[in-house]
Amino acid sequence: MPNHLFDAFRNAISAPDAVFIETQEGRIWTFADVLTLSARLANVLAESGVAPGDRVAVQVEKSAEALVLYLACLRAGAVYLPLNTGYTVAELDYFFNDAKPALVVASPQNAEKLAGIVSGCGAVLETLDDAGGGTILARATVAGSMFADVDRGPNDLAAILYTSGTTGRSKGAMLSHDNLLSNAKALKETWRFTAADRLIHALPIFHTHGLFVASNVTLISGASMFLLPKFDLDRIVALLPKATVLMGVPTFYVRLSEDERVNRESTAHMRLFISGSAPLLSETHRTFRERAGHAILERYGMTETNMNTSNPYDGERIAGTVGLPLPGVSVRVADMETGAPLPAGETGMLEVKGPNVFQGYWNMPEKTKAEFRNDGFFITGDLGVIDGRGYVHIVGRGKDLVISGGYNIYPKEIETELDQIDGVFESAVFGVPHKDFGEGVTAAVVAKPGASLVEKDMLTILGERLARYKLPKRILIVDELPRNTMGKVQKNLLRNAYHNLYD
Ligand code: MLC
Ligand code: AMP
Repeated sequence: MPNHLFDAFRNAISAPDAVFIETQEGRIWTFADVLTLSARLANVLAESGVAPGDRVAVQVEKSAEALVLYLACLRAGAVYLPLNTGYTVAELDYFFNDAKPALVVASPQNAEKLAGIVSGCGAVLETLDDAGGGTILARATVAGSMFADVDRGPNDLAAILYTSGTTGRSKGAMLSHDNLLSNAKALKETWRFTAADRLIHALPIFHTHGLFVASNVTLISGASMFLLPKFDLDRIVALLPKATVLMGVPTFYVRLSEDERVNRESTAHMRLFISGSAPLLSETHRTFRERAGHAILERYGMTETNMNTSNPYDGERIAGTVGLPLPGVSVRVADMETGAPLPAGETGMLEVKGPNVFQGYWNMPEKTKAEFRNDGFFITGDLGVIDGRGYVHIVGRGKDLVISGGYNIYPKEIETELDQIDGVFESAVFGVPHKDFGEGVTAAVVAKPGASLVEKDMLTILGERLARYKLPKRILIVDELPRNTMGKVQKNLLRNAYHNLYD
């Protein structure tokens, strides 16, 4: 049996000496380099006792080596488990204990503080930095440069990606080789990727967008990428004349739209600008089009499903819509209560079925069951409507979720931490419009009688427990939270009251 996903990547390589990655420092990685290092790393994984199906948890800075480590995991039959570099020890402790990885790869500067929790969950610790160093690379240099890829079928797991949950507990979405391969193929076809494409890769590689959408689509096309460590306006502007495609979250386009250097001339070599992970405002779509002459192509997906819909490459890219279902993917709108499918034009729950949809949540069969209909459709938690032309419009969220700069933040998780702070009686976390991040995480907090709360101190405490992007941009101290007659906090009233907070 072949290795379902990696074989497809290997087969897309047009020539071993073709370029796959050009780093910010100008280092070139050919496909041959990638095959050799991924073989060496796969040998290290096997020598470390990583067996097929074992999880390899990775929390490292973005680098070409980190991307190759993902490929090495595929080749070794391991389940790749990337983690946001911002996660604190408290957050990681949960992931390690839940996923029980056989191996954890961390940044050298975090090794000491993670040693205890890594050994506590029975894993081996290796390090990798973004400058070509770390224990795993040192071992790779003396490991064999050939590796017989482990057999993996379409349904075998390739990765687990944690998504935050409405209950505050993160859930590990299990993604199979074919979930990833089918989606990469559908996107390649829809977005007309070829080996001639040169992607500007400025997204993090620990989420679906930067890891699977950006990297897998480039790999399956035998194309190449400019790998930036993170979003960097100046560097992106400088690369526009050499690249063909940019993938980003709406914040990328808000920032590019405000830059004088972005114009028809500087973007003439680019064929496609893609946005996703959060709603792209029609205003951003319009401003970018006026400035650069390109209609941003917006698509819609999520960790559990990979990508579901995309505006068309040739047809009309309609601002404010996420386009049409991808080839092989079924999207329907269902009644929120009964689950009965609704006709075009009616708003309800967006539900998805297809080879892209995940295998379930790790260790959570009940949660998995609750999020699928009996006929196999996955309940996304997004509210939408499908228009007469088949375009999907996302009109809201059925889940209590804030999306800030493309990162999902579940209020419940922040509220739980806030409520544990001395002197806090209760809290409510919600999102309000933020020009740069789309939504700004905001908290309203009520003090216990006699207690005095200080915003800065509360942020310091939260900062020790939560990744920085989750921290509220403001914590407002209020006398009481608005409640309905059932006693439920009315976040819509809070959102209205503080609508202009970040203007
Ligand atoms: C950074 N900060 C954020 C933030 N990013 N705060 C809220 N929301 C964010 N997204 C904070 C930092 O902690 C820091 O605060 C301050 O803002 C400045 O940090 P920075 O590092 O200079 O920010 P910047 O590099 O400009 O990052 C912004 C960004 C980045 C939008 C470029 O967040 C980003 O790359 N986002 C992409 C996320 C993504 O890939 N999402 C896809 C998920 S998959 P302090 O206090 O520390 O100074 C998915 C499915 C799908 O959703 O459909 O794709
Ligand atoms: P995540 O759980 O991090 O994978 O985020 C997935 C969620 O991001 C989806 O359920 C949507 O709510 C949101 N999302 C992704 N793409 C878009 C988009 N183009 N427009 C609006 N929301 C989006």
